[in-house]
Amino acid sequence: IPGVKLPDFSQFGDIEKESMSRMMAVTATNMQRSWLNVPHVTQFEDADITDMEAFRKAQKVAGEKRGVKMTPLPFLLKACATALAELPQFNVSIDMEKKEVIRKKYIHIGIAVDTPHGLMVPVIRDVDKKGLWELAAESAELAQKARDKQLKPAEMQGACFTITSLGGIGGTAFTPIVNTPEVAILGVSKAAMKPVWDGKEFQPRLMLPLSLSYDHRAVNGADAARFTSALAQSLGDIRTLLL
Ligand code: CAO
Repeated sequence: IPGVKLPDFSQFGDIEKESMSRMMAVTATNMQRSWLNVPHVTQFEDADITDMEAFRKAQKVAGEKRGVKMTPLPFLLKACATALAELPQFNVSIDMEKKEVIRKKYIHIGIAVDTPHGLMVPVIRDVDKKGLWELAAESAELAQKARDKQLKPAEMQGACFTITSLGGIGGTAFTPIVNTPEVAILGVSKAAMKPVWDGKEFQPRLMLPLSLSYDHRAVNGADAARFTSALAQSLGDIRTLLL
């Protein structure tokens, strides 16, 4: 691809130069590799999390006793694990040289963590086999380790899928870049109260915006719509996560 030729910016005003950190350089290369290799499409969906939020908030005292904060993230992890099990075409990697699809029989999910030194993606293993408290404790511990630069290489490897949640910060939607060789990534934006028509009148419901980017070589659009619908269904009625 044609490179970007930089002008001498100092002709326009004062500047200063700083070397990239190793992490910034690695992240930049990975992002570009994924962007250039993967034909991206993003599917959007809103999940009604009114009841989920009521349940989550009701766990506040239990969380204080356990020393663990229950955020929406463990619910998202569990909903994604269920959707990956229901739609295994998302739990693959593709080898274009050998023209092979590699199907994974495990469900490990990466979580994007914003740290002062850059983006890190620790991995929670066997999400399908863990409960919400375990996922809450493990994700908080891994996020803290990421911020403290204490993650071991093995703790950043082996993900089948990634969740990137900007919901604690803001925004209504975004188009995340697939963390290749995974074939899909879920972006989560900030939940907001919205009027939802129930057939007779508008009801105030708490809606969570979901943005699923996927590799269109591995996954087709109908399956992506099925995946986001499955997520909206599980988050809309978390009892279904027990089934
Ligand atoms: N909508 C509304 N509020 C949300 C929310 C959502 N989707 N998700 C989280 N929140 C709330 C939490 O409930 C919490 O509120 P209270 O303090 O009132 O309980 C607050 O936002 C902060 O949550 P948190 O960010 O500490 O916890 P989390 O489990 O939601 O997220 C983590 C953890 C690691 C994902 C997050 O800290 C983080 O780093 N996010 C950024 C990820 C990122 O950079 N992605 C971009 C990658 S591509 O460049």
